[in-house]
Amino acid sequence: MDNLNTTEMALNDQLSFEHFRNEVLKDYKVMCESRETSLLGRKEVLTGKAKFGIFGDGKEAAQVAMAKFFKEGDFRSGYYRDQTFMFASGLATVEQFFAQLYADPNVENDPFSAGRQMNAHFATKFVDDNGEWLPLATRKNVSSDIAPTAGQMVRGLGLAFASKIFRNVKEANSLTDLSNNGNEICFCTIGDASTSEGHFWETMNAASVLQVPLAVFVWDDGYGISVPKKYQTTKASISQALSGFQKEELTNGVNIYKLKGWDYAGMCEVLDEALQNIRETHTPALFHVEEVTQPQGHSTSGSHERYKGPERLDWEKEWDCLKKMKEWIISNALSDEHELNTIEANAKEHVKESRNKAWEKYQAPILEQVKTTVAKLTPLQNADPSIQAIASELNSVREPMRRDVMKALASVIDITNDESLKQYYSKLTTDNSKLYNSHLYNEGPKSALKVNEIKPYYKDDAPVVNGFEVLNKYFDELFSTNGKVVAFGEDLGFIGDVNQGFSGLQAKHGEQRIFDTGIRELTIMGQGIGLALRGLRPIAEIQYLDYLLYGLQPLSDDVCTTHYRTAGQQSCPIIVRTRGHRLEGIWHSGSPMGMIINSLRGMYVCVPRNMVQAVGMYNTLLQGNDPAIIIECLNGYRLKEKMPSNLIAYTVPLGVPEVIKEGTDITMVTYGSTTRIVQEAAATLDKQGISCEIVDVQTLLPFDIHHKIRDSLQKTNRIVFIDEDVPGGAAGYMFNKVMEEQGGYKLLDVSPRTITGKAHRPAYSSDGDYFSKPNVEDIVRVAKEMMSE
Ligand SMILES: Cc1ncc(C[n+]2csc(CCOP(=O)(O)OP(=O)(O)O)c2C)c(N)n1
Repeated sequence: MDNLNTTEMALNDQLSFEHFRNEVLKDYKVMCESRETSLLGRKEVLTGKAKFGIFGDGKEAAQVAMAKFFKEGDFRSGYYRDQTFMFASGLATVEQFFAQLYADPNVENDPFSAGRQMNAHFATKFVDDNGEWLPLATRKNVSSDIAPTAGQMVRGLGLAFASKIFRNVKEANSLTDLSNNGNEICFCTIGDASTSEGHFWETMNAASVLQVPLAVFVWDDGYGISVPKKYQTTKASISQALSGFQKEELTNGVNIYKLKGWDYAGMCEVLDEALQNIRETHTPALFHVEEVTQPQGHSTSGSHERYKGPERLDWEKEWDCLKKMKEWIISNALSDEHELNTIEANAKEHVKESRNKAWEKYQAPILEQVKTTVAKLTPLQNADPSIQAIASELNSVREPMRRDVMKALASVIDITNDESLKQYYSKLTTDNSKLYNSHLYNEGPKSALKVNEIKPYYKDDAPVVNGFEVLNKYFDELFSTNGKVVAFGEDLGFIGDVNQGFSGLQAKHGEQRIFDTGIRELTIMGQGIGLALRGLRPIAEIQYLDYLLYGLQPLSDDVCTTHYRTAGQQSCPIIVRTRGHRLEGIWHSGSPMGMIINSLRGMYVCVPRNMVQAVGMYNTLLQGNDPAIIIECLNGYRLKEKMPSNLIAYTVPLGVPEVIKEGTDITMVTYGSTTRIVQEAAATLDKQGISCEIVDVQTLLPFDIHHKIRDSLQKTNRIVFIDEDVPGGAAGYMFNKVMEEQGGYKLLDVSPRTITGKAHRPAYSSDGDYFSKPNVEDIVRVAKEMMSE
C-alpha cells in the first residue's frame, strides 16, 4: 500500500467496490431467477404438465451466501430445498430444473437423475462411463439427494469424514485427484423439522466426536409441512437444544452459529470466517438459519393457508428475503429501483424461456414416437374400425407420454397381431427399459459380475488354521497392497473385532485405517457411504447381523439406489461386513435374509459358509464398483480351514452356486451356517441309501445366474431349500427363483419343500437353537418323506 499514490488507492477502492457491487447484483439475479422458477414450476404442476413440485422459495438469500464459499473439491449432501444453491454454484440451470420437473429421462436434459427422481433432487457426476472416478478434487460435487428426511445427514458425515482420511492417511493423501489434502468441506442442508430425526442427532454426535469438516445448515422456516417446531424441537430451537455440543477450548464439539435467513450481508460475513475455520481445523459447525420463509408452502400437494395463521403469513411477506435483499441493496446505494426491476423482469423472461426449452426437449422424442405410431396405424385402419379411434385418440393427446404410445400400440397389436407393429413395440420396450430400468448395478467394466474367477490355491503343506486366521492374514495382505481400503466398526480397531479378524492389524496399518467407532450403526453406514462415494474402499462393520436393522435405512434408501437414481453417474462401493446365523439367543442368532434381500436390491448379498469363501468374495467385490454385504458365519471363526497361498488373488464369482457334494436323489439348496447342518444330514442319509446333492448358493443377490440348480434338479427331480430364516423368507425366495425363473417345476417328481427356522426369534442355548432352527433330524425326516412320496 505504501507505494500507491492517492489516485491509485481511490481507483483500487473503486474497483473493489465495483467487484462487490457486481457480486451482489449477480446474487440478486440468481435469487430472482430461482424465485421465478419456484413460481412457474408450481404452475406447471397445477396445470398438469408435471406431477409434483417442491421448491426453494424463501431460502434464496441463505443459499447464494452459502454458495459463495462452496469450492472445487467440496461436497454437498442436502435435500430438496437447495435449487438456489445449485444455480448459484453453476451446477444446475433453470432449464435442467424444469427437465427434471417433467421427468425427462434423457440424462443430457436432466443431468441429476435422468428423470428418475422428483424435482429438486440434485447430483453431479462422480464416475465416468467406465466407472472410473472423475477428479473430484477439482470439481464441485453434489451427492445425489434422497427424499427420506435427514437421510442426507449420515451420508454427509461420511463425505466429511473422507476428508479426514485423505488428510491423515498417507496412502490416501497421495490420491490428489480425489482430495486436496482433505481441505474439503461437506455442506449438509436440512429442514428444521427433520432435525427431530435420530439421524440428525447421531450424525451431530459422531461429527463432534470425530472432528470432521461438516457444515450443517438448518433452514428454519418454522414448520415440517404443517407441524410447527414447538412440536418438533426442544425449546423450539435446534441451536439451543444443541448448545451442549458447543466446542470449547481443548474439547471436541461443534461450533454453533445463528443466522437470519433474510440477512444476506450478515450471513456472508459469518460464513466467510466460519467456513475457513472448518476447512483448516476440521471442526464441524452448525448454522441455524432462522427467520426463513416458505412463500408457496411446503409443496404442490397443499396450501399453507391451511395451517399458517394470518399473522405468520403477513410476517412471511414482510420478511421475504428477496424483499429484504432489495431494500438492503438500495439503502447501501449499490443499485437503484430501476436496475433491480430490470433484473427481475429479465429473470422472469429467462425462466420462461428455459421452461419452454425444457418442455420442447422433453416432448420432442415422444412426439416423434406418436408420429411414427400414427403413421404405422393408418394403413391398418381397414382391419378394424376401432383402430382409427385409437390412432386419433393418441394423436389428440395434448401432452403425450411414452406410455400413451405403448398403450395404443398394445391395443392395436391385440387386434391385428401385425408383425411390423410388434417389432416397433419391442424396440420401444427395449428403449424404455434402458431409460427406466437400467443401472441398478454397474453394467460396464466395473460390474462385480465381470470379475474373472481365480480359484484358491493350496500348497501341499498348507497349514490348517481357524477360520478367523484366514481372514486375519487376508486383511493384513489386503491393507499392505490396497491403499484405498479402510475398515472400521464397533471393537474393530484396538482389539481387532470381536472375532479377531483384524487382530493386531491396527498396530501394523495404523489407527487411521483400521479403527473403532461408537455404537451407532446408522452413522457407521454413513461413514462407509461417504468414503465409497469419494473413491475409497471402505469395509464398514456391523458387529452382529441382528443389528443391521439399525443401519438398514441408509443402505436401502441411499446405497441401493445411488447408481440407479443417478443413471450410473455415481457409485457407492461400500462393503458391509457382518456376522450372523446361528449362535446364541434372540439377538445373536438372527438370519433375517428375506428382509435383507428384499430391502437391499441394488447391493450384492454374499453368504459364505466359511472364511476361505468369504475372502474370495472380498476380492471379487473390491474389483468392482457395486456395494455389497458379506455375512460371515458366526460359528465359522473357529472352524478349521486350509490356508490358501494366493489369498489376495483368488475370487469367488457372484451368482454362481457351488455343488459341494454330488448326489442323485435329492437336491438340497442352502448357504451359510446351515450348510454344515445339511452336510451332516446328507451323511446320515447316505448311510440310509439316499444320495443328496448339496448346492451352496454362495450369494443370494445375485442368485444362480447360470441356472446351475436347475441342472442339479434335472438329475434328482427332487428339491428342498433349507435355511435359518423365517418361513417364506430367503428359502421362499430361492424356491421362487428356481421354480418360476428357472422353470424347475417341470422337472419335479415330488412336491418341492422348504425347511426353515421358526417364525419366532431363536431361543437361547443349544436346545433353543435346536428347536428354533432347522436341525439334522428335521432334514433327514423331510428327505425320507420325499423319497417315499
Ligand atoms: C423419513 C421421512 N418421513 C416423512 C417424510 C415426509 N416429509 C417430507 S418433507 C417433510 C417435512 C420436512 O420439514 P423440514 O425438515 O422442516 O423441511 P422443509 O420441507 O420445511 O424445508 C415430511 C414430513 C419424508 N420425506 N421422510
